[in-house]
Amino acid sequence: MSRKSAAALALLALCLALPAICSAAGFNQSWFVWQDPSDAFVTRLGKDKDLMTTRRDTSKDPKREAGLVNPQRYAFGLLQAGFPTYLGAPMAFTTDDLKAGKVDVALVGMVVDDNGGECWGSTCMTGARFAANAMRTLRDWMNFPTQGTDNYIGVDYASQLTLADYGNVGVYYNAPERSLEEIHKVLSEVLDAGAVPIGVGGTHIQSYAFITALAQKYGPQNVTLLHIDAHHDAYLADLGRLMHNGNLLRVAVEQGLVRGRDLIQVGLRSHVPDAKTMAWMRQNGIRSHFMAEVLGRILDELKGRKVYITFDMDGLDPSTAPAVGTQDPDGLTATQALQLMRAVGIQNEVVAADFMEYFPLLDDGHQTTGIMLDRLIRALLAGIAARKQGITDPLYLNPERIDHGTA
Ligand SMILES: [Mn+2]
Repeated sequence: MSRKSAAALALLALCLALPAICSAAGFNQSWFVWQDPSDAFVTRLGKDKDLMTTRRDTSKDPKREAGLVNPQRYAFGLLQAGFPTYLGAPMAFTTDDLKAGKVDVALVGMVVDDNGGECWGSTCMTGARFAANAMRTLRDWMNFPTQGTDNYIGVDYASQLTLADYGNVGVYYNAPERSLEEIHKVLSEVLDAGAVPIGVGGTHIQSYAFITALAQKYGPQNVTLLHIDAHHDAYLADLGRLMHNGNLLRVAVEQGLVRGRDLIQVGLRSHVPDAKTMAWMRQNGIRSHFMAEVLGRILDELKGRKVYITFDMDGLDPSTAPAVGTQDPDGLTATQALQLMRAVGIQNEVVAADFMEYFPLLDDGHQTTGIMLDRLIRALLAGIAARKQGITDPLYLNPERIDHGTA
């Protein structure tokens, strides 16, 4: 064990014994590895370092009661007819709005991106920052804010769940590590309101902030990660940065935030991991499912767990989701992935989810990948709504959808 991870574990033990000490600090500084001042890789920041994430002064805003604000003009409108929000959901601006609105699921736009020159993720390609806004203006004529029926389980998630669009999270220019702290704060606002955050867009590194926010809410090592990806994201190499798209899960395990055996990976393929990384993954008990394995096995392993789903869009086959930074053939089909989302939503308490690495600038005119991302979220919402309704069989099919509705 390295000196750094020994220190992190010592602090973790202290936090578990005396939680007040750590919660008083807002979040546990030791989880944010780049804040070690003795480390050469600490980002140096200018005097206006907080400019991009300082909250706006709202004291002169007209007074209003906390709650959801619906910006839609029409009762049965196409999304583009009002102000664009994801799924046409009403907007929430603060944790009080989420609480007053009794929100079940809050959608959060994630905009941390590679900027091309400064390689932050592994793709060195810019554009994932546009994904969240692209999802709000998806050219999808099947998108009606008032409709959301899942035709496997016959559940209308739009009426069963209270959704909110919680807007995008601010970023620091050229100090991407610090953006994770802001994501952590915004996610904590959602979690404090008792809502499930679903993050959309940006690069996969942001999932580290999901992990820290969940660790703060539920305690470290109390949430199981369902990680869908072509790649293991547990690289042993740091590639000159303390953290990047490819090593965030190894860092999370080393920091004591997630146990290896609570990390369930699905869809692994490509030309990684190498033998050394595979050995590290095995030693840490990581449950890596290569494409060779079936979904039933994964559902069994997830049984009874609190689950955070982190979905790298390249986990899908490129024929299903071409607009990703790192294409790898032989991925999950649309049917497999949608079934997995629905089933996990029914079987498990899903406490957070994110859908990362969608590059709308690379998408075709039909926004094939964007529509796939939308359907993954809808399938998950349907599963969550079905669970709320009392459906327990993860592979449940609605009888009205079988045998011409005569079953
Ligand atoms: Mn990934």
